[in-house]
Amino acid sequence: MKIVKVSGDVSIKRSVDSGTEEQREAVKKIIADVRRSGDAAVIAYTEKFDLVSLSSLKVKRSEIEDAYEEMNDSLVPIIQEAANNIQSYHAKQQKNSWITTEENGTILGQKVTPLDSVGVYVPGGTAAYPSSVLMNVIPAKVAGVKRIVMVSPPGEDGKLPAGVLVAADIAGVEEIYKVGGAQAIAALAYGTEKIQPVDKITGPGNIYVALAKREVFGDVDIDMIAGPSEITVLADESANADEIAADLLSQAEHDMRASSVLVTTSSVLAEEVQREVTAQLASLPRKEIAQKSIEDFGAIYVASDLQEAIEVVNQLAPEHLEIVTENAMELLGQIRHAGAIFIGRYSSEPVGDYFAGPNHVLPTNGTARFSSPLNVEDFQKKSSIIAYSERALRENGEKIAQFARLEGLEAHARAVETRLKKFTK
Ligand code: HSO
Ligand code: ZN
Repeated sequence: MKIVKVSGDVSIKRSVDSGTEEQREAVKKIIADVRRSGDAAVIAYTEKFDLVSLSSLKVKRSEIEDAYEEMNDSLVPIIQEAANNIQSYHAKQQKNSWITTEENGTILGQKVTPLDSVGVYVPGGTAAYPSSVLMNVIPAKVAGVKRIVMVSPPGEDGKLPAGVLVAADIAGVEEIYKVGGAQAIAALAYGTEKIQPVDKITGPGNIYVALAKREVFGDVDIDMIAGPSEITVLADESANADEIAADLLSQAEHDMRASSVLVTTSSVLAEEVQREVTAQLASLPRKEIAQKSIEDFGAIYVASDLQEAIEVVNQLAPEHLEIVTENAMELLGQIRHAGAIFIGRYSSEPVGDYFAGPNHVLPTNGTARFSSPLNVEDFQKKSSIIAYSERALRENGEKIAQFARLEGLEAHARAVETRLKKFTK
């Protein structure tokens, strides 16, 4: 892991995969095929890409029961407890509809309505994270979404991972389909004979899924297109190098394109962490992934003082920020851009990835400058409410008509004046 002295603006290397022309064309063809041939196309693509031929895509209750059987008993209550924490955290985000009244009889308001239906994509392989099932489904539940559909590519045995099924069941998903890739996104967006379409699609996926989400956006809503995981640790000489190194590796193991960065005021800590990362890497099962990520996207920045270090953090706008300094809490006010802020040495990032309650779907790639963690409002929409009384229209009608004529919109002006004329003086 290279050590760099901060001088001037700092930018880190991040990986943005916008796909090749070939990939984009392939995705367009899959979407067109699913729109034309529905389930037949979905089943054919599942055979082609997931190497399994399925007669029914829908997960049966018995498969969920098998998943509970298969899973270590002690894990179920842990997933349940994490789900409870996520539920109570998100419940605090709930926005209510509101109404205001004015003396002249004007009533204005905002009505909050949950989306009717949401589709949650869960990637296949080793990225099929039960924690991400909870993080996507629970805010939608809290928002009041009635129909939540989950899709995920089946393994060659035609099954979904037990952990994913149990998490979905605990989170309250009632409709699960064994379909992945662009074909899953197309089915969710446009519907097939067996899969009713949804209004919004969330959840991470590979490049084909990301491109398909871009493609269907507008016909349905989508969440952000997440990039690889990122962690930035802001630490001073009071931090323990072994803990910092472990946290950096915890995100490096996600993806060869993940980025793990330490920003520190201590060159002693910088060197210790550098040594620790190498030492700890040796025994990691996902060593190859983590090592490549650290080599290509990892960095240790040494700043001359805390002020400069904070400036670097704000420039990076990381997905996850850990503050491990003597006065960590006091620095919070100066952090302007970060998806999630973990304060103090006991708030290691996995605490938030799995359990504490806040969402782990966070803005990557510097987008924390302008966007927020996945939250309850992402699953709701608002309608404005306007109720004018006779008195309110009497008081304001002429101003409205004048404004309309400023825009050359005579019919607008007359719509208001038709009423004004009827008022007896
Ligand atoms: N750190 C990942 C989330 C995750 N970690 C899932 C473990 N499982 C992106 O925020
Ligand atoms: Zn993680």
